[in-house]
Amino acid sequence: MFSFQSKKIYLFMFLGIQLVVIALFSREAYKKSVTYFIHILRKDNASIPTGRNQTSTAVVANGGDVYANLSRLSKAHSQGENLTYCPKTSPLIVGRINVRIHSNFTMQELQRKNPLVVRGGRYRPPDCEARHRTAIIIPYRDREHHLKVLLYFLHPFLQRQQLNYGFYVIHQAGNYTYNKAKLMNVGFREAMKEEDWDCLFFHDVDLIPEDDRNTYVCDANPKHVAVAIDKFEYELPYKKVFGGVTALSPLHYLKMNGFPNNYWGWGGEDDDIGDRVSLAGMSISRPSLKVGRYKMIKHKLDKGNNANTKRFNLLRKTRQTWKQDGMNTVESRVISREYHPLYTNITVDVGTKAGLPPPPPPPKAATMADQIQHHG
Ligand code: NGS
Repeated sequence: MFSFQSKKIYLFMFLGIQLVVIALFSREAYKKSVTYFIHILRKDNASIPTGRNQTSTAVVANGGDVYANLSRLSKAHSQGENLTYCPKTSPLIVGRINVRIHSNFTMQELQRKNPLVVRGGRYRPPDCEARHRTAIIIPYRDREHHLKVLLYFLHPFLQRQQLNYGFYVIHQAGNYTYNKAKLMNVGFREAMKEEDWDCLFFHDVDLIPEDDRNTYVCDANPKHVAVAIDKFEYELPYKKVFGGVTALSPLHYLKMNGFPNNYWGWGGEDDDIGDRVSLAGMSISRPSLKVGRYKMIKHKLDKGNNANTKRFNLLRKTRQTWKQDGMNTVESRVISREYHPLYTNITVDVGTKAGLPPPPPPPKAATMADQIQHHG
């Protein structure tokens, strides 16, 4: 048979081949081509199994359709109060999602795809008690197409995470210069009036998450969530960045006196918010670049949202101003609150740089003469 010497040679060869294989597999490009190869072999447009969280009914894996796993949910809520808590890690989470941006569906179709979402865009898991209550706050004006796409992806994404959640679209009324941070202050106030949310996600309408391991729950510190956006080659654009998607608990939010109200137009408000986090003695937490991935829906700069030329001056003063301007001074007037099937829309007058206009006169009571005329 083999001598001891030749056995040693075979053993070395075997280990050598293993090392080469490991080295090849650890290279990203090589991984992609192997994935592609498996894909072709399967001749199947569905996704590629990861082996993660698979159960007999879990059909979706990496790169899958965001809706595919939800058929596992029971169609109705369990009766009775005695639901047990959902598991710490949801069994519906699968990882990477295939985000192909399209909007060739109607809102009615979207409703049918999300049968357990109720009035105002609220949801809770049907078969267990959610561990977290998360409000999604979306500052908004004239971005109907983006909102539709975001709702398409975010509803099933959050259902996979077994959250109790609600969607709030905070719509700035009128054509005056946009003020995103002020809208988010209003969103915080209005959402907290409705429910004891334990986490608020401030969410740009054009950012679509690409990995459901990016859980929409709060951390011990304010969390900057959209860390890896395709527009920035999936890298953090600069160290202090705190925009796009952020998550704060009510306590974090109040500790930093909310957000500034005086940034009119594009830019700077998110950097101010980032500064407030450290000025209030907290630090920024972040998910990994692998998980905090987003696709940005491409668009031009919006009307009424030109770059704010004052932003650099304002940013220099945050240290002096953050306690005087923020949640404690937000002035706005809610014009309407509509409960749509997939979201709550709050239209708000945030005023102008000069402040809030005087309230409109109350509708005058009909006089006897009016009534006679009306019935006459
Ligand atoms: C910074 C802006 C931020 C903005 C970020 C990314 O320069 O408000 O770029 O913008 N800060 C200032 O202008 C002071 S983005 O390319 O995503 O539109 O969020």
